[in-house]
Amino acid sequence: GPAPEDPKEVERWLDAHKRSFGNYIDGAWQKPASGEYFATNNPATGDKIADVAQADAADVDAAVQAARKALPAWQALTGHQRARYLYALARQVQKHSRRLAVLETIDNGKPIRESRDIDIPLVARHFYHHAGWAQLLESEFPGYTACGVVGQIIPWNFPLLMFAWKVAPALAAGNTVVIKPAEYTPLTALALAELADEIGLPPGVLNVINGDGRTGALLVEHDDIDKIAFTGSTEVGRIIRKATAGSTKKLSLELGGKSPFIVFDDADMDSAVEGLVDGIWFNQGQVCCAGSRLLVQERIAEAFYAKARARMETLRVGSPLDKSVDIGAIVAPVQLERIRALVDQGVADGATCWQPQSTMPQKGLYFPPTLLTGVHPTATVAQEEIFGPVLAAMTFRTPSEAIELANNTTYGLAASIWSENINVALDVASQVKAGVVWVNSTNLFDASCGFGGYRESGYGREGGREGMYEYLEPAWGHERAKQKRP
Ligand code: TXE
Repeated sequence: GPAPEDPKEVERWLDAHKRSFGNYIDGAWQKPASGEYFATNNPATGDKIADVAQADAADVDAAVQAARKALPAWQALTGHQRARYLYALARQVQKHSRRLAVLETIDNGKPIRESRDIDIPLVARHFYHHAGWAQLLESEFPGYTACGVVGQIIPWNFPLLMFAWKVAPALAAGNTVVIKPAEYTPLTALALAELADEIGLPPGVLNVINGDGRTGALLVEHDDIDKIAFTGSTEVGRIIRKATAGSTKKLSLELGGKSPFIVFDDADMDSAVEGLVDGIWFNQGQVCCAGSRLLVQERIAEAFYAKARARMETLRVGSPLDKSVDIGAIVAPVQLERIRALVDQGVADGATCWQPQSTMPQKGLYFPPTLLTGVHPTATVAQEEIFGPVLAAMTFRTPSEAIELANNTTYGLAASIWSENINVALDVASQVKAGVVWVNSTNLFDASCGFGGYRESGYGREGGREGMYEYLEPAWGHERAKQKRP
């Protein structure tokens, strides 16, 4: 067959849909009530890929009603029966993995190597894992029942993977779903809705509505929803928290981060540099748990920066469909501008900016890998999520200083610690406020492992047993919570 990066199969799929997508409601493609559409573009070329429906209140309501109608029959299935659907979906993802990977890369700008080898395989793994939980539901969660109708809002940095993180546990637990993908990257979610249709998932169990923040807000405010799950910016997380306060909706939030990447003077420096490549330059740094603050022990700082700079020179920035490319395109012009502005601010605040000499593509939304050294711990670039391939570096002398610096933000999502002394590593790990701490490694994910944050990084966990509880209620309490207030 064609090489994995051959986009022809995707072009055929887009053409079959006439490059125009409605909302997937009650098992059918439905045109938006308002007739309003928006374009989703390829960030590498600027070309429009397709038009997508902007759902308004009537569409959101239709989707929620479809999910409500489908709930009793879906909940009445045994876990084992629901597992069959999830296994079938996982197999569909594997069968169509090449098309999904190319579609993801075209819509988002991430390197094909990442979508093909990381995103899509993890999507399949997530559905398989949660099929397992569905099968074990009665024995592992006795006395628990589904929350009901779940509204889910996801970001654009891992479009299909975040879809899987949300949908798989929700369906496994017996909920029905209305999900809104991010407006920059709606296409793989729509492709997956189609695959769900093909395996015969009952209508209304999974509804996909499109649109920007206005649609998201309508979903959050709809009063026939039992739970909202959100991944995105801390700012919107705050809005959602306020909007749901006083309602009976259960809520989980996975928000931003400014995760420390701590390198002690006894670390294996070459491994730590490779860790950095993964920690901050993977997915153009558009990763919630990106190791975006480099904390290096003073004695080795200059040597470590030199190694990092040498490695940066070898990173290839370019067309995301090119298999040899390490850094693809930034998702949208506004994100690129945001990255530029923050780097300028960092330099204005006194940091030294390092960027490789390699050539950049002339067209498309690209930003080079960037290292800012001499960053002051209180500077904007040390405190604010940049969500780009930008590393803010500072130094420390002692482990306690490292811990203090590591915890010196409002976030608490992840941390990565590099040392050959396991006592130091584990001691520091236990004192860093983060939902996940990696030692001599970074960005390790598994469907069986709860992921989530503390503080302004949100609350709730996704994955594994902990993740299942986000979509379950004690059966007795659930009956009471369902009784609406007068
Ligand atoms: O995020 P938004 P944006 C951070 C990152 C990035 C910044 C801005 O720092 O630079 O946020 O990105 C929907 N009610 N992260 O503006 O707006 C929106 O349509 C309900 C980190 O794209 O939070 C999309 O589906 N929903 C993050 C989703 O929220 C609303 C990943 C996320 O978009 C809404 C993304 C509203 N009022 C950005 N407004 C992470 N933690 O990984 C928007 N949305």
